[in-house]
Amino acid sequence: MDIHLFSGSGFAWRVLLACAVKGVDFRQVFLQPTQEELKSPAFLGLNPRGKVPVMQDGKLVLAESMAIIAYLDQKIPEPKLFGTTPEETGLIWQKTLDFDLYVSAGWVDNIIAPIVRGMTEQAADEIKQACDNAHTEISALEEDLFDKEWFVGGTVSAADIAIYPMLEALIRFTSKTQIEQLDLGFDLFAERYPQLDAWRTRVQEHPEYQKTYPDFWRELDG
Ligand SMILES: N[C@@H](CCC(=O)N[C@@H](CS)C(=O)NCC(=O)O)C(=O)O
Repeated sequence: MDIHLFSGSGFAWRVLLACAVKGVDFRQVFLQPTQEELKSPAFLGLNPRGKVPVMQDGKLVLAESMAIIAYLDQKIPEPKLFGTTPEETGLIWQKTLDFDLYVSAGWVDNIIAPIVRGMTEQAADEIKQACDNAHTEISALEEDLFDKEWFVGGTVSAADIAIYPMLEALIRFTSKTQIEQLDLGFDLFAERYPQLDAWRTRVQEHPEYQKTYPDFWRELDG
């Protein structure tokens, strides 16, 4: 199974995590995160939207991270990523869609992209506002985890896999020392969000987790 991605893509990381939990072997086909590569005729032939991840399994080509995870869940039935009861399935989809549509929707455009582009001075107010909104949403996630280990059901599910990479990216980019003067409030994540921090550790303890960690980040981490 080939996963087309660029290293550090949160949506692609979801798919790698799902493969890890399912015990599926995957080959990463790396693109550069540039418009030349993502919008090249060859890549647009796989995904007309020119976005990663794209999965190729035999003749099947699939885009959209959650569609790929749903495919994997049907193909390799255990462990189940979309719950074991109708209630769990509904709740997992609700959590995932809510997260994509309402919780994390502006994180890349309004927070991560300006930081990556070195626009923190010009965009300081927008970044701070978006981070305030993010804290409100993340506080709700923290409360949700108050009495449980995973977002839905007794084990890791597609909901956890959907949320985890996006949260990691947000923490990583907002905690850079170059922007500490903005005081975005993510550097002391563990103290502020202990339940979520314990949940992050649970995800990281999966034996295959390291295989999914973005190489590009690892290089920068040193
Ligand atoms: N809804 C899509 C989102 C995919 C997406 O936005 N991918 C980003 C990388 S994290 C991308 O390829 N961006 C490049 C672009 O839009 O040009 C999914 O879940 O897979």
